[in-house]
Amino acid sequence: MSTAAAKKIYRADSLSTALAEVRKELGPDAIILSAKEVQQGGIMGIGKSRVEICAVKPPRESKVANTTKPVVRKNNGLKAVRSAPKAKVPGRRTRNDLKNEVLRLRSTIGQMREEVKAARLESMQHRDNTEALVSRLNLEIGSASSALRNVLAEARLARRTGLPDAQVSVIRQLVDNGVEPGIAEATVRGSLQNADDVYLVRRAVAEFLMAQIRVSPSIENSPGRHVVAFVGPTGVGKTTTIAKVAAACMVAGRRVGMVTTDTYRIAAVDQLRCYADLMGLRLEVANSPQGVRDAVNRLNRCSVILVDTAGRSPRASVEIDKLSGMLSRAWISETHLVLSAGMGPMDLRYTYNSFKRVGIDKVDWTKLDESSIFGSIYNAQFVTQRPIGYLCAGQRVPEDLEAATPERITRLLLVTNGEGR
Ligand SMILES: Nc1nc2c(ncn2[C@@H]2O[C@H](COP(=O)(O)OP(=O)(O)OP(=O)(O)O)[C@@H](O)[C@H]2O)c(=O)[nH]1
Ligand SMILES: [Mg+2]
Repeated sequence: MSTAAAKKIYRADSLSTALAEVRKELGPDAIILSAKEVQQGGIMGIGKSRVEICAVKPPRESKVANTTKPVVRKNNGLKAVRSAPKAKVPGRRTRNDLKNEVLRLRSTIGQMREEVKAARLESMQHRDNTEALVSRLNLEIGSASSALRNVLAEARLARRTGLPDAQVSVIRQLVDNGVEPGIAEATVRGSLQNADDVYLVRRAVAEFLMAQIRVSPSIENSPGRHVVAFVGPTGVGKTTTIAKVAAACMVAGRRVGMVTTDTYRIAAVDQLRCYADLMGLRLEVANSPQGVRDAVNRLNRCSVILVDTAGRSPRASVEIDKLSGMLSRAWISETHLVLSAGMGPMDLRYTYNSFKRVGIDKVDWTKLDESSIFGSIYNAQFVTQRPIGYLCAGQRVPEDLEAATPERITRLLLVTNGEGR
């Protein structure tokens, strides 16, 4: 049987549409020679994917023999091939003829499968190459436009401030590190170094920062009795910080007790109890001003008492009022606001304004290890007018705790890409 004469190509958006066209033109017994996905039209080869079927009209004798030929299922349009119900085989077709026919059909099907596989592979490779090219181009465009943005921003800054390039460059560095632009400019101007040498300006700014940054002595190194409450938004690391501070105080030879007022969150008491048990400390649970006072009384032999509180959203003003009411009547000697280092300037202002009614004395910073910019630590000094207490750069208790120093914070601000961490 020669198929070359009647071979026709059909293209359509879907296999079922293409098959319908084949059947319409070549009849229901049309022989499908191949079916593959092809790209058509589009820009830069990113074309629309279509289905291409190569089919031939069955030769006349197949009218009789078509009952043993493969036919495409009519009901679902899939390429499934099946044998049609047996019809009477004319006497001249021998068993051998049939065997040969079956072998031929098997080989045709095998060939079709290979073609579909190859077509799929080709289209996948084509797509992969295009995607890789597009994403590389996107990256290049991204870094070129960010470089351009930086140059333009520095040029604008230089024009607006009239400062030499070296100072403008250090302002940009502080801003890139999350310092608010006004604060960054005031800091660089305050450093009184007009030299047009970035190294000299940076050194002058570093000295200025070290003189500016206010830190408070750590609890473990402060003599006297301390009842310290830790407050702040949810999940910033208050309880973990308390466990770290408790360990630091014990190492410093202080007698430590803990109180938790977080009876709100499930398992919050157990979380602190676990640390207390590990360190052999007493833990009291209280959830009223009188309860906290009683708990502090019961811990009267401790020189450091750390009070944990439930995390509150800065928007939950009713809860923050309740917290404020409880702590103001509970003989607390100092209150630390715990914040996460990745916080932006808007959130910082909003959060401090919400919590300041609790009476904040110091600000502790957690999750330095998760952040690549640290300007918020410096911004907070202007927003809160409060000294910095502890810095935490990890989840490990007690290792990931340090008392803030001006040198450390200066390094965080002047070393880029989070390397100061
Ligand atoms: N990466 C990192 N994770 C921290 C740090 N401090 C605390 N965490 C993790 O932050 C998660 C929350 O810590 P908690 O101490 O339970 O936070 P919290 O503020 O007490 O939470 P609430 O009581 O629910 O408001 C835990 O998985 C801690 O291990 C830190 O400095 N760095
Ligand atoms: Mg907690």
